[in-house]
Amino acid sequence: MKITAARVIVCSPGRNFVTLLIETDQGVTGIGDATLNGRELSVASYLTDHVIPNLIGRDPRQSEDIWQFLYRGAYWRRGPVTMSAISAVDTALWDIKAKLAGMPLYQLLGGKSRERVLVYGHANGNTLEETVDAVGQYIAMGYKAIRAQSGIPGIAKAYGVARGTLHYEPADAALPTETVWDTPKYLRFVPKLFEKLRETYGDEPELLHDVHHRLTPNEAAQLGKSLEPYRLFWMEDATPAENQQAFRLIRERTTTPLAVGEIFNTIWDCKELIENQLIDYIRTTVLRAGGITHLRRIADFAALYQVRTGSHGATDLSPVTMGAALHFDTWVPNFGIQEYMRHSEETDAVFPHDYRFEAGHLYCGESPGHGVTIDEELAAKYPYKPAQLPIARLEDGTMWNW
Ligand code: GCO
Ligand code: MG
Repeated sequence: MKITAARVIVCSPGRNFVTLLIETDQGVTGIGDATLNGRELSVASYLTDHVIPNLIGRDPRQSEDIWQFLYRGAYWRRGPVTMSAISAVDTALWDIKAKLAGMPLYQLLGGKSRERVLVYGHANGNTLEETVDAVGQYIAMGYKAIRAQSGIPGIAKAYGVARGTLHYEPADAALPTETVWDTPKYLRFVPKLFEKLRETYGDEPELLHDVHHRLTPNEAAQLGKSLEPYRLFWMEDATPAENQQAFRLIRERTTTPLAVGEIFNTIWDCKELIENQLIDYIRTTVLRAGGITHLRRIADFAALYQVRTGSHGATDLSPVTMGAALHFDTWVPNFGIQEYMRHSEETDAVFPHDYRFEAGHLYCGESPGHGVTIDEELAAKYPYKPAQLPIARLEDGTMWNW
């Protein structure tokens, strides 16, 4: 069996997506997501100019060898562009493999470990009151777990606040929108929000919060401590994680569970975090960390230390990633939770899929493969539009982490 052709489809049905489609001599095709928010065309070029010529003629069933070839063979290792491209190839190959077997992808991984996948939604508002209402709307939609992000008094354009409740999309302009950051204001405000949320909705809903890399380790420890009474499911990306040991300081000072990893692209980014038990949830995804093949290694390693998965699932990860992630989540023994930000109707129409939401959970489909396809004709109606993520500066102009 041989790969006969592969192509990259760049489209923008509401936001930009990069999709890899692989064709074989047996008529079976597979697709993978290669979207890197704000830097999409770099991965498209990496695939078209450097990866696809190497795929033609190879046996698509040898996904492990192709993974090793792309990882070791480039000489230059790791990084978001390389690893998103490898992810797309790997996801498409697992899609093909499962279609050949006539099975849903989770069966090839080891079958079902659970019937359904717990997801969390993204509730946000401009004020504390609006955010409390938005969390209520998610509870009314059946969500059991909700992450709450709010505008902060005195901070213009805080992280995580969108125009609508359901669809959050930060990459909003061709050149980055400038936002302002003020840590003391944030640290004073957030505990009040979660106090109000517990007061309003009681103990049951799982509540999450994303710090989005904004704090120093000591500030993160302070926040974690002040949130302990409200029993968060997790506090995410509390501090930048290039220095994995930085999490030790946070870990030693708070029992609020810690999650990190949406920007990680290999096991090496989280090795120390996991083996030193500095985190509770690892958030790397199929898309960012080398596809099913590498994510499985990360999850198995994490299981040794009782670290559970919590895959990134924002709107910049296409339905292809969501489909593949749900098969992974259905199998992975140490599953924690799956993020689920809803895509727009335009996006859903371009990527027909068989997963469905019910009562706070997602269910992967039963069709062979990962269950997501692309309508290329429809995709062609939505050409690429340059869009970058915002940046953040302190009030005095200092560049900060967005
Ligand atoms: C999340 C993330 C996203 C990112 C986005 C960047 O937890 O969902 O932090 O909202 O900001 O994926 O492209
Ligand atoms: Mg995040």
